[in-house]
Amino acid sequence: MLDKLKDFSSRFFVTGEPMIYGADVAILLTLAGIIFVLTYLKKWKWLWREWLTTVDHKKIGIMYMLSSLLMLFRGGVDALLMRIQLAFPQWHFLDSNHYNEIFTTHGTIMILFMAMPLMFAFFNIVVPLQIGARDVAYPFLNAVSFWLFFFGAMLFNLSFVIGGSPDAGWLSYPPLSGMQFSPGPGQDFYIWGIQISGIGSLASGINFIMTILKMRAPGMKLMHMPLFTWSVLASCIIIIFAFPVLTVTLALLFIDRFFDGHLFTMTGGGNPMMYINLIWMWGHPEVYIVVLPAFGIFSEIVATFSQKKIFGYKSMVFSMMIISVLSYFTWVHHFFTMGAGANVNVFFAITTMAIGIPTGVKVFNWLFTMFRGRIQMTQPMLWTIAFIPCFVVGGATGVMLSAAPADYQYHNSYFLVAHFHQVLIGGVVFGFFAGLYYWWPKMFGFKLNDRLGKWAFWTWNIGFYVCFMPQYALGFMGMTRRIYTYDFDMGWGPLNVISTVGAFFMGIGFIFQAWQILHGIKYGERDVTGDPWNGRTLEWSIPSPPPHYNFAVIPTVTGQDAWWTIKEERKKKKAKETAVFSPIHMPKNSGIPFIMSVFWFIAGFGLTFHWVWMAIFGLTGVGACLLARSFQYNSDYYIPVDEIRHTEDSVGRVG
Ligand code: HEM
Ligand SMILES: [Cu+2]
Repeated sequence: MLDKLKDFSSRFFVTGEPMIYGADVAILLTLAGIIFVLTYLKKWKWLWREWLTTVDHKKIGIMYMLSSLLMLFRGGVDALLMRIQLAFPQWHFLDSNHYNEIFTTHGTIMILFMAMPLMFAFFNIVVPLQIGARDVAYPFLNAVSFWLFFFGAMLFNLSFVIGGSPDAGWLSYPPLSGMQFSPGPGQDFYIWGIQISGIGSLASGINFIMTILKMRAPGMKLMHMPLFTWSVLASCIIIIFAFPVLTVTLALLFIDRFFDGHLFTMTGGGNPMMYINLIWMWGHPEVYIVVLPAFGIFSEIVATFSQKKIFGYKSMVFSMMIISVLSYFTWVHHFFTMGAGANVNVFFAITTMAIGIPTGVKVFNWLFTMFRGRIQMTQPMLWTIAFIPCFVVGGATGVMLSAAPADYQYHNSYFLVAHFHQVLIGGVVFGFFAGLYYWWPKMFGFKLNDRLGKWAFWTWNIGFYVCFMPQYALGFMGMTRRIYTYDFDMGWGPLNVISTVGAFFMGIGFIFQAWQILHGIKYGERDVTGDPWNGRTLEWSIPSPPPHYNFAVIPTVTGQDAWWTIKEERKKKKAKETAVFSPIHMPKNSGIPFIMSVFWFIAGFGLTFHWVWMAIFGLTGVGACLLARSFQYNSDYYIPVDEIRHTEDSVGRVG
């Protein structure tokens, strides 16, 4: 009995690595610390009432933001570990197995648990405010989405200390990810971590499409919407078509693993290419899902800080829509070398190159907006200006990769690694950083320090180029992706050391940003106007941070740049109109999204270890929560006029 237990726990708990023990201790200490602080300050009730059960889109957005920054830290540590390992030839900081695990978790976490939730943070925080709404279309579903993401991400991260991490790459190709070559629970952590959070992403896609189509303030036509809102619409349209493909693909992979299905193995009539096509039918659109909102953010920032209307609004909208359609027809460019044949490759090469056109249109529109504008070099604007050349070069190397015959040389080399980091960091990450600096005062009512911000900006940017430019050359020198070490006589040593130094610069940039946030909490310059940047869109018309109902009176919109128009009119009229309040209809908090997601987590854990009893228990819990919700009739309330007046008074908004 004791031997059995010993045997079980030696497989269950990951052991044998000082880093893992360190992580175990750190996790336990952090948990104990959190529990102690919450108990000591008597904050448990507050946590439950204000955060865990909230359906307020702003709070959900902030929780998305915090969790994704945490994941950026984890993914970043993974990146640094890999860069240390690659710095010198024949270096043995990590062993090959460990390296495989780390690039897999790094890629998966950065895309699915960092970029996606940071994007949802902006959807949540900004969209309802920009369209003059009091919440999203389905606030309860929104909370469900967040908690599914959160517990999905936690399940994935658990693999670090329990059971062992996945190690078959961020897209988990079979046959490597099948039972035969990956018998441990790592791949199942991968499948269920992504499945659970993926349901949440799909629900968010539906939610924001409905919010944008149905909840706009009176008078706001589609062609009056701010470009960020348009970018969210474009991104969500991709989500609702792409995410079901991911769900099905991973379900099929699970069937292979759990029921020995042979869908994707050559033995038994399956075919791994089927999986690779399916996963990239989601995977390519996925990169546009995350980059389009970044484009939207840049459009808002460029207009605000050039103090001009955006140049070419209509062409911006059309190019985003064209990108979202084209993004479905390029997936094969990820495996030109896998023998689809010349005609197929030509088709996908051309569609891929075609995406460059609408993207180029957008770049010119940003430049023309800045042309002859009165540019203000604020922190959001700095990141935007850094983004443009970075993304243009990243895009150009993408066009190089899309030339199918040439791709036989580039494929799976460090050239590719440099390319996709350039568009993901220079486009997505810089875009989201710009957005964080831009909307931070709206979220929290204070600005982030400029000096620290400039340090962060320069260390990130210099670090970026020092890290990734050498990798283009390394690709040409024959260094392939996903290798954990190389021989002295390859001659890759010097460029790899440089690259590693660059990566550490970016790490320092992240530290500056964390410092900036802490500094801001203590000393941040308060924003009492609600409009610190002289903004153009409706989110700047209300106090910072906004009251929980957002708009005391829903504004009426007459054109683009709604808040700018209102400000111009007020200047002309001079007189302030007195607001007439009426009771506001709001959704009530609910604990069900949180509890249901805990049950999903339990089910996912059971499915990961192939413990059917646990999966059934978890799924029964999920069902019970759904049932409980359908009997919850008392799910909304009205805020009385007195309370609205009182709140508005306290922020100086009632004249
Ligand atoms: C912050 C600086 C970053 C550094 C230094 C870095 C470094 C690396 C390294 C060394 C690899 C492994 C290459 C290989 O062995 O083949 C890698 C892979 C990858 N990275 Fe990053 N990375 C960074 C940020 C990001 C970001 C922000 C994203 C996404 C938003 C990202 C997405 C990926 C993906 C998808 C892979 C491929 C994983 C795989 O091969 O399965 N990385 N990165
Ligand atoms: Cu692609």
